[in-house]
Parts: sequence; structure tokens; C-alpha cells
Amino acid sequence: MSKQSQIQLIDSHTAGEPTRVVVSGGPTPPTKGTVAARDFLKKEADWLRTSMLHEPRGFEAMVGAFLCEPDDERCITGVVFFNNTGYLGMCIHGTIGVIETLAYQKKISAGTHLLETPVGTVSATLHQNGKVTVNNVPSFRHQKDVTVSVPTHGEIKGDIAWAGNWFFLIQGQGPEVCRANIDELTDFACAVREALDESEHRGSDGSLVDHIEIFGEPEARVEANSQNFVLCPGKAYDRSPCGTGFSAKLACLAADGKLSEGEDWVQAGILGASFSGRFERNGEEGIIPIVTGEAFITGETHLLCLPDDPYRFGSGG
Ligand code: PYC
Repeated sequence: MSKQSQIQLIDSHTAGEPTRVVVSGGPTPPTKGTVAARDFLKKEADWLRTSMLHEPRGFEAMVGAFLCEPDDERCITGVVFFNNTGYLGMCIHGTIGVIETLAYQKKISAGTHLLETPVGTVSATLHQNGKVTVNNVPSFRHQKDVTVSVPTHGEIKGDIAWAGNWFFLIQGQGPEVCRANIDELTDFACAVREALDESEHRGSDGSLVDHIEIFGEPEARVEANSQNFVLCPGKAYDRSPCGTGFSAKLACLAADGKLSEGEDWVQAGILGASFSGRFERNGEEGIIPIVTGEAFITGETHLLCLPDDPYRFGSGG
């Protein structure tokens, strides 16, 4: 048996979007801190990500969470999130999944807990009713009304915002936002991201804007202020409303004066499940998004990477 066979994972979903947490046995980063852990995983132990998330064990929508020793001593843990294509800055559905996982393991109880991520410390409050409220990293709109020329759809206008990941937010353009249109929405969002990249529209730190969000009126079956479709890095769409994407939406609503500090907003995702949220102001331009959702444990896995299995580290998909 190889060393990797000792790795234990716990699976959950948050509003339909899966999170797979390494709860014991993973590789050990050389130093503490989430930036160091992310860089270590990227360079020296990316097999963990591909083993956990790629087929045949995982699938494209899965997000992984690696727990590590934080730099910030106030935090109960550090956490590095990743998906099928690489490493994420922050992930709210994943944070809710991590909190539910730690509660399931009886490592935490109701109350407020701090977690360190590579893009900053966030707080997560586990409520008595099982819901979790996450206070995200400071978020802001970087650019309003950016127009890109998308070969298949013409001129598309949107806002670029930071909320732990970079987002391009489109309102009321492209295919109608409804579950039946997931394939069309995916093609449209991929074409928009390519056009953004080719026209060199970037985040304020020069990063690729790798999450694309399309907003529309909720479908008749869905009760919310808005419904979204979120394309994550790669070709997977977020099954949940995407907590960081919702945070980016809150930053734009705040910047446009369309939502007041403390006022509630219900954001549904493409499956119809929702997160609720509000914001606190943070300086002149920014906000602290506050997002509430709920996760459910779906399984426990003992990861086996047998030496004669050609796909022990994933099949690349
Ligand atoms: O909930 O923030 C989120 C998220 C990011 C990527 C997938 N989900």
C-alpha cells in the first residue's frame, strides 16, 4: 500500500455544489500558512488535487479543500481550495462545507470560527439550525460597463469585481438564465471569458477574470431576488449560487446604490437553491459580503492509490 492510501476524505454539498475535504493523511507542507500550502500543493503535490477531483473518483464540479496550519493564530484552520483545473482564492460554498464537515467530526460546535485562506481570513458562524454564515474577504467592483466583443453574441457588457476570486458579471444578456439552458449558458460564458482574455481585460492585480456570471429574473419555480449561472475556471458550472460570485454581485449592487448596507438579498443558483446575503461597508469603495447557506454531508471516502492502477492520480479529465 502506498502512503496515499491513508488519506481520508469527507464529502458534502452546499446548495447542490460538492466539497471534498481532506480530513487526515494528506501531504505536509514544509511551513505553516495557506499561501505556502497552496504553493507547495501546486508545485510538489498536485497529485492530491487530481486524485481527489478528476475522474474516475471525482467529476468536474467538485471542489477540494486541504486543511493546514494557519499563519493567523486566531484561526481554527487554514484552508486551500481547488477545483478540477487549479487553485481557487476563496470559496464560500466550500467554506460552508468545511464547517459542516468539522461539525460532523465534532471538532467544532455552534459559534463563530475564523479560517485562513490564501486571499485572507474569513469568519464562519455555525448556527444552531445548521446554517452557516460566512463573512467574506473585502470585496469591490473594479470596473463597470466593460464591453467585450464576443464572436458568437456580439457586444456584451458587464462589470469586473473581486470577491476572493475575479468575476465578470453580466445582467440580462445571452441565453435566458434557466436550468434548461445550462449547455447554452456554458458555451456563452466560455466565449465571453475567451473574449475577455483576448482583449486583455484583467483584475486589478493583473489576474485572469476566470469566473463568468450571468444574472436573470428567477424562473417561476424559484423564489429569489435574482437567479444566476456561474462558470468556474475550466468548463464546470457552479451548481450553487456561488458564494464568492454572490459576494461580487453584492459589491456591484452596493456600488450602484441598488442595495443598502444590511438589506437582505436572496440569490438563487441555476438549480434553484439559494443563498441569502447582505453586506457591511468597508472603506470608500468596498464591502464585506455576508453570505448564509447550508451544507449536507454525503459520504466518507478512504482514498486508495494502488501502484498498478494507471488512473490512481486521476485520468486527466
Ligand atoms: O461558492 O464561492 C463559491 C465557489 C467558488 C467556486 C465554486 N464555488
